[in-house]
Amino acid sequence: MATTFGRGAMTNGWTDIANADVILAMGGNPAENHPVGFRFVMEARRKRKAKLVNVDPRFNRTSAVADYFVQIRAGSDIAFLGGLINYALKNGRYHEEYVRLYTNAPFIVTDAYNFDEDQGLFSGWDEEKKEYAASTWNYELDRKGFAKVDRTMQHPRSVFQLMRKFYARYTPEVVSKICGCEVEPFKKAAEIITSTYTPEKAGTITYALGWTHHSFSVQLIHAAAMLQLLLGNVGRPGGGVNALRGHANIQGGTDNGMAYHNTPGYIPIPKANHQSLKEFLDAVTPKPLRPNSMNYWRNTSRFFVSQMKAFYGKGATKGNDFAYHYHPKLPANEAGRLENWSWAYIFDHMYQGKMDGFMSFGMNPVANGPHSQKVISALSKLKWLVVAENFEIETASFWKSEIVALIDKKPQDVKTEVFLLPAANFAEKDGSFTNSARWAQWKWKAVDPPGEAIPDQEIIGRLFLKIRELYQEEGGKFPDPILNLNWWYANPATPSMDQLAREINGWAATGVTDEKDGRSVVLERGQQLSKFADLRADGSTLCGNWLYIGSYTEAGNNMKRRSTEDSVGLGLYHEWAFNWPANRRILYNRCSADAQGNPWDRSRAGILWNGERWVGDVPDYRVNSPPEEGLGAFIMIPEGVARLFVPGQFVDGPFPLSTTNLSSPQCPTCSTPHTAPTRLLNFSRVSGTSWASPMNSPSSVPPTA
Ligand SMILES: Nc1nc2c(c(=O)[nH]1)N[C@H]1C(S)=C(S)[C@@H](COP(=O)(O)OP(=O)(O)OC[C@H]3O[C@@H](n4cnc5c(=O)[nH]c(N)nc54)[C@H](O)[C@@H]3O)O[C@H]1N2
Ligand SMILES: Nc1nc2c(c(=O)[nH]1)N[C@H]1C(S)=C(S)[C@@H](COP(=O)(O)OP(=O)(O)OC[C@H]3O[C@@H](n4cnc5c(=O)[nH]c(N)nc54)[C@H](O)[C@@H]3O)O[C@H]1N2
Ligand SMILES: [Mo]
Repeated sequence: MATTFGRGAMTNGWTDIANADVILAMGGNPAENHPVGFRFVMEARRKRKAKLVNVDPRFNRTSAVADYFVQIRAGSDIAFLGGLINYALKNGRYHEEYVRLYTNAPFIVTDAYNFDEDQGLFSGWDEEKKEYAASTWNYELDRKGFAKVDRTMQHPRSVFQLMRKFYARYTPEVVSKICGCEVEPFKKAAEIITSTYTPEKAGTITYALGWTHHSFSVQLIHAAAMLQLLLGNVGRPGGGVNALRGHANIQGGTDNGMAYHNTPGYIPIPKANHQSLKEFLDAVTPKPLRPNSMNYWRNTSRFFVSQMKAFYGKGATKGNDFAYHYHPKLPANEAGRLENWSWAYIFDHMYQGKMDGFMSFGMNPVANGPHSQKVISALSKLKWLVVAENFEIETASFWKSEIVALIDKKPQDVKTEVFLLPAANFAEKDGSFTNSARWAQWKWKAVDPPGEAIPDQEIIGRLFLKIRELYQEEGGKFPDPILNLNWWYANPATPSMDQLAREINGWAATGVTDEKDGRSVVLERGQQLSKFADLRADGSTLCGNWLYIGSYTEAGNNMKRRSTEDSVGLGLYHEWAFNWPANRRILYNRCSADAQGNPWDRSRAGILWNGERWVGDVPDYRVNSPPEEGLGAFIMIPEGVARLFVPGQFVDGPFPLSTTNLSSPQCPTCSTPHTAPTRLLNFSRVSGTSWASPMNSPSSVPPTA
């Protein structure tokens, strides 16, 4: 799906929820868990008479204030959303012109693609490996490699027709069977939710853990995005698909390489088989699928080379592939498959004795994992463990008798050497938080840390200097990446957050020349970057995270801005903090206007074409590119439009399908325990890849479990 839907962030933002006509809160309980953001829901209800619909297995505090509440079985959401998609299509409650312009509904799918109604399988299923080969999930291409389209959307293999047929299975009766809600409540919810299909209405969906903590959450959120696209709600004020992130800076962490599979700015991590920079870039840089698509990821080389300059500074040169060989690569296992190092797998690797040491900063895996005993067993197999924390949490004291007893061991059985380092907390240091709305906001130290506590950056800085010293003295297996790391900070033992913020935004490493004439200097050496177009792939720019360009420019640290100036009148507050990307408040906002650039709804214009340029929010489009040119509105997607059908990328199929075997301890409607029966309509899970969790695989059963 479109970039942000998959990344987990808000396409819109907290303050924009006040512009919605309908709010669907599903898979989250924002009244309780996001109470400050929830005020914008209440504002929409007060000012716009917006309707709040809540769909949840429990009657929670959001349900208590909702206009309409539907109770469903946990894990049955894809069927519910599929039912809404079907309801919209069957009853003509979708925004046809929007769908034609801004989605891949008109695209023609190759005839090798197929969905077997009896088996519940997409084409490409390998029964032995229990996984799909996704090569048939693709468009029919012309000789230039562009996808063929049928603007009438009547072609039987157009995405629109395939989707219509696919979702016809989720009738209200089937939804009722799978989800355990009655037919009428479903229909009533569907009527409210799909009421936003008209151009003058907009609705939003908010979700959190009730969706993201499922193994099939990608499919689930894809289904939500499909629904919003059909209703014409993406890119519009009051619309979008909005992930409510958890802790204060979870968004900032994700943006900056917290997950194992990408580097900062969502650049895919180099893999073991990418031997050279060229091989890597060729593998990860997408080719445009329509003549008019901007395909912005074509700039991956600029993002990545500038990042390598940030990591390795003078050690990254044109002559050495910008130090590509220093960069860690995701390893492949014996079977040649890429290893999974996501959270649960880290502890599985540790449990299997594949790790010597572990550093845990601001996290308590013994208490937060799905399987505490396994985590305790895993930690007991380490040689050393470093915990940097405000308190002596369970992870730091896992070896103590009352905790290690959970795996039938005694403290003397544990050989792991544990170092508990006292860390300052968020209020005891400067820095930034990026919220769910992608707003990077600076915050200031309020009090000094107590006792011996020091900020995390000092813990890391001091550790790094010591490790580098050891490499200098003793050599080692591969000292170069450590010795050449760009540790340029004025105070190397405690890098300042201000300098780190400058580096994340990036600057000109040498004079940057104009790309057209190849000579005139557009940026002097040392000048902060201010826009994406400043980036180069020749080593003349340095940038820690391309998405944050604009956060710290020559004008200063824009994350410190606190003006409540609201030039657009929609509560977008462009002068408040910095909103990645490019200070744009609403992503995909080109979709807020029709083909000619006239807003669908004048009272809620995201952007509009004034004859010379796009005005309103920062356009998600070239600012002076006239609408007639028809540049795809989804600039990050090779197709230039949003994907209802996702070509060969997901493990579970190009359309989301309800596949879990559902059983609920107590049926919400008839109060008896039973299992959802219909195999045909609610296929038993077929794809192993995203389902198998190392926490429940046989190899991972702890000694006492
Ligand atoms: N006071 C306070 N606030 C917090 C936090 C905190 O520790 N304290 N933690 C923060 C963090 S890190 C996070 S991630 C957020 C979490 O915020 P939420 O995601 O809102 O948290 P949960 O309470 O897990 O709510 C999830 C809701 O999803 C429902 N649910 C469960 N399974 C399903 C399902 O299959 N389908 C549907 N539709 N619903 C389902 C549950 O019944 C529940 O009502 O809270 C943040 N806010
Ligand atoms: N049973 C159960 N398990 C869960 C969840 C649940 O609802 N129930 N929720 C899941 C979710 S959504 C999440 S996000 C995780 C949360 O899992 P964790 O992130 O492990 O949870 P917290 O308890 O918030 O731990 C954060 C730790 O950071 C420390 N800390 C605070 N500020 C700083 C700092 O500046 N520096 C350092 N070094 N430490 C600091 C705090 O003292 C605290 O111990 O748990 C997951 N696991
Ligand atoms: Mo969370």
